[in-house]
Amino acid sequence: MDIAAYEASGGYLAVRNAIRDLQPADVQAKVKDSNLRGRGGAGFPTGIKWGLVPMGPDAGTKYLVCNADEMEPNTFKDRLLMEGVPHQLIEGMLVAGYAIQATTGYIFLRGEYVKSAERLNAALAEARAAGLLGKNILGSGWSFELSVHTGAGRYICGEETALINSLEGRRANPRAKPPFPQIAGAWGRPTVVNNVESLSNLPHIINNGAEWFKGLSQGKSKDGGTKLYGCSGRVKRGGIYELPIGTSAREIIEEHAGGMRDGYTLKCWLPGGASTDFLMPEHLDLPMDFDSISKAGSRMGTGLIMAVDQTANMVSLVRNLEEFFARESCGWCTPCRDGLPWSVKMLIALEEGRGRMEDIEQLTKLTKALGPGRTFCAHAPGAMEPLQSALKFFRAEFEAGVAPAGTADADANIGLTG
Ligand code: L3W
Repeated sequence: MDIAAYEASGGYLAVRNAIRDLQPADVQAKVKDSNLRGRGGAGFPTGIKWGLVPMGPDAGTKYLVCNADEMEPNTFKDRLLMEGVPHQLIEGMLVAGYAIQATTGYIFLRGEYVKSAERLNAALAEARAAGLLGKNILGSGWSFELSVHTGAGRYICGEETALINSLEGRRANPRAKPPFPQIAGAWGRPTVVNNVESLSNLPHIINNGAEWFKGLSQGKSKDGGTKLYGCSGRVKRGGIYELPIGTSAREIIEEHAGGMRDGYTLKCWLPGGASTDFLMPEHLDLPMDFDSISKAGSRMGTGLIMAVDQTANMVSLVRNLEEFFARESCGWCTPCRDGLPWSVKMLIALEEGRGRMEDIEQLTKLTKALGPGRTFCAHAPGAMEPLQSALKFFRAEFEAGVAPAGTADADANIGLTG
């Protein structure tokens, strides 16, 4: 959608009105009141995140970064937003940039998203020509430069502090937090990192108000707004669907995705990307929101469901996911760097029927050793979520991969370096 079509549908009114009529603190208050929670996977409240940024005339250089490094397996909602309505994201960044009085913005874009880069750069040129970017925007005295920075296709760059290191030209290792980027981020300056979908909601919150946004959930959740949900797997209509936040997984899978294809039944499902715990068919009526899915022992994550059918072998499926996580580890923390490849070795052995009971015990121990609090970032703990839940719900499938007693395989020790 070009700038003429975007403006014809009310585009850029939110930022024009905000700059003319609202103080940055008013914009922050509206977003806080809307209950918008970050759509990148963690669900941290956007207004609270902004509220940590130092404000005032002496606050100096501040950065706003859009996290567009979408690489969570099964997840492609941000790509559709950037390819389809790039001006909506740019306007969202103008709203956010004004609210925190940022001086410079970056869209940190996954390198493989070539079409998104083309469309965003074309839209940025149009916005700049219209006086919406650059110095003294719309005569407000506020100046804001915005550009696209393409990454090189590493999952870890989606972690906000690794992203910041990469933006600075460093190796993409996550940083220890605190300090959070809102206090000390890019080049040591206050930096807000928000996801594409979170930012794309902002023009609508400014135009229609916090109460309207909260009402979009239609009482299905105390969180505000709609959510881009998705579904993949052997369903009839895989895709992305914008629905009230808190819509049940059953409605997403059975109505919007058209249900399982003929001959297939639902065995289990991942709520949002690969770094979440499997849930079972009995969990289908839960509202798909951050708190409800967490209470059930998983996380909503990105909200793009992977529907797993009865033909799937859980050891193979988890092995596939862990290979991805092992490859994408930045290698900084020992448990992550060494533990993930080790889990892959044991999973391959079990998949090929040459595993040992000790491997299942060792995999279970790894889910703790690589769990929360053992590493600098959420990469390894996220990787352990599908493994620990597969071991919980489908242990018999792992035991089926144990070699019979007395065979050479049963005696082989798959050590860390074996
Ligand atoms: C100030 C505090 N700020 C948290 C902020 C923090 C960040 C946001 C979320 O991982 C998950 C991960 C992936 N004071 C704060 C604070 N913040 N506490 O809130 O932080 P956190 O630590 O909860 O999560 P995280 O480390 O950012 C995000 C998972 O999302 N994930 C991955 C998604 C990938 C994509 C993609 O490819 N596009 O979305 C999916 O589930 O595994 O667990 O801004 O600064 N006390």
